[in-house]
Amino acid sequence: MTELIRCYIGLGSNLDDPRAQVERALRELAHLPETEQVAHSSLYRSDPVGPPGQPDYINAVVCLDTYLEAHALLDELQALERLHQRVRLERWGPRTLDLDLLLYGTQTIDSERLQVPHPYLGEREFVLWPLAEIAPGLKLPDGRLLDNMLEQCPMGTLERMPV
Ligand code: A4P
Ligand code: MG
Repeated sequence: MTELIRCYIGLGSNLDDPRAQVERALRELAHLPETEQVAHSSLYRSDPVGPPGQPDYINAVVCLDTYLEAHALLDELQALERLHQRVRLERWGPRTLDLDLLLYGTQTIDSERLQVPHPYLGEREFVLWPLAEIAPGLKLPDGRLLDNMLEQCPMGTLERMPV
């Protein structure tokens, strides 16, 4: 039987009007099949992590309830990235839209295409702080508490943007 799973997706953009890219992606994610949007965070601006000289990023996190299996959800996320004309040039390089599956219920997944929780989840302020806005008190599948992870990950250059 298919099961309703609560999941969290990280959005990031630093090309071609990043704010508009993220706002459009939030609307598109709300319309995925077999899926309902529960909440989304504010938009946040931050300096790029990775190769220097790229524009600032806009990030957000969305919470979805979905009946899609994790790899089917990844297919949908990658289709949306393509819709935003994302071209993969270099690792951690600039992009019109990056969609990362951060958490999929309490599941730990380690397949060729998909690692969940997302491997860099715990290190990135632009993921943890928006996540905390919509999921305070969250516990990860390995037992780590989001509140404790925030203490290890100061906001740095991250700024919550006015609505
Ligand atoms: N993949 C495996 N697990 C996942 C998952 N949980 N969610 C695979 C999504 N994809 C997952 O992804 C490469 C492959 O990862 C996919 O084909 C999928 O099968 P990608 O998005 O093409 O690679 P990438 O984004 O270049 O690398 P990576 O490691 O995903 O980088 P990140 O973590 O996405 O970082 N600075 C700021 N301030 N804000 C940002 O948002 N983002 C990045 C990209 C760098 N610097 C940034 C930001
Ligand atoms: Mg990615």
